Amino acid sequence: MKRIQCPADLAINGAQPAFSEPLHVGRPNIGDQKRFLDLTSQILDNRWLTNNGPMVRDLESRIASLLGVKHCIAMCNGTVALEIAIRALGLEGEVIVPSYTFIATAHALHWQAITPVFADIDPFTHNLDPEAVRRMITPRTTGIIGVHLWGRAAPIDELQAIADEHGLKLMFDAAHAFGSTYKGQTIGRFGACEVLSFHATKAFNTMEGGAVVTNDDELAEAIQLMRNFGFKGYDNVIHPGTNGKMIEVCAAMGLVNLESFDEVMAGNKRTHRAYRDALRGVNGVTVLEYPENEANSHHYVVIEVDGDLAASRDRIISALQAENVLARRYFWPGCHRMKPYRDLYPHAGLMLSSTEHLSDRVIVLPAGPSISWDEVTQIGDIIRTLCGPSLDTL
Ligand code: T4K
Repeated sequence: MKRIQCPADLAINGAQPAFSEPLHVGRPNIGDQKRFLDLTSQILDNRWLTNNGPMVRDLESRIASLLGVKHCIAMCNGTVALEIAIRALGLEGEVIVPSYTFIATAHALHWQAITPVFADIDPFTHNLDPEAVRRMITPRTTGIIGVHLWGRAAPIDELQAIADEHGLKLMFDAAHAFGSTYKGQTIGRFGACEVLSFHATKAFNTMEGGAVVTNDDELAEAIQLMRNFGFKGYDNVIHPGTNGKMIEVCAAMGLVNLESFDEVMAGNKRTHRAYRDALRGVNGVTVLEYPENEANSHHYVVIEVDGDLAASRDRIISALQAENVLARRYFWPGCHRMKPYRDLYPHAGLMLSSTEHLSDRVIVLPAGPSISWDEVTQIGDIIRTLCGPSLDTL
């Protein structure tokens, strides 16, 4: 392969990197710090730190009304929220999920002795391909978990139709989709329930945190019980349960960050556009676009790198990292190739050609509050130097 001379090579060879401080993917958005500290002192003054405190209840009701759902049950993180939702829905046997997702989607099933069955994705949207889901249904299938990857809604209507046809439960991992819409309606109301993550690296964060949102009263009640060991009042356990509670400090962070979420979304959209401009006409590089007619936090700037390029995906990542641009290979190599699942299903890849193709080509670039327009332009220049201009721009 031809060696490419570019600023990245200089850095690899020991020169100063282009950026003196690392530029991260997933830098937390932090709203009004003073207001957060005020709320934190209120928490300390109240001496009510956890167990369904007033800040958690306030956050839940604000999120429910923002998303237009009846119930929001806040949790300590998105993974536990997934586990509890899966259990409350009574899923068992096999559940169909994408392999092209963060490992927590699969683990939340496996952890509960349920078999995650990986279905392939649509290479254009990166979301579950409904036809691939149909192919994976067996007599043991009890449910489907769609993931709204990168905040773009999964094919909700098609998945619901399949679930109805086969008597399966449908829920969504909406970890990336806070603030997104599907056909103009806010994500949160679809399937039996949807699960949000409010991890520090998400567009909206509570440091650690998550929630199950649903319009189903009975399901909400079961989830509320399960989140708190199954307690109904003092001394009375009426349900199996665990500890999934969100603490007050996390809820305070959420209340503060909700206030600036619109600004975060607008800033992210500008950054996404800046990347699109900076990478226009770069050979073999495509920026993943989000539908213009739907809301999306634009939190993830995802590029796909053509497999035939001299500068392979991994070489571009190494070159960027040498310049202090800490780009990531989300979600490589796909859950089915991670050890716990590779050992269980060594041949899963045969059914996952789009997942394998895509997970070898994606790079997620630093975005969010840490990135300026100039930095985006410089990152674009590094990638352009590595990959060259596309033929149609010459
Ligand atoms: N479903 C899906 C589809 C998900 O993507 C996730 C989580 C879940 C379910 C589970 O939800 P949670 O249980 O996490 O609520 C990160 C996050 O930890 C994880 O929440 C997220 N998805 C996943 C996509 O990304 P890692 O292993 O990549 O994290 P790490 O430590 O490498 O950090 C990522 C970047 O963020 C780094 O560049 C550093 C930066 N960072 C991170 C933290 C925590 C900061 O700048 N400040 C920080 O405080 O998983």
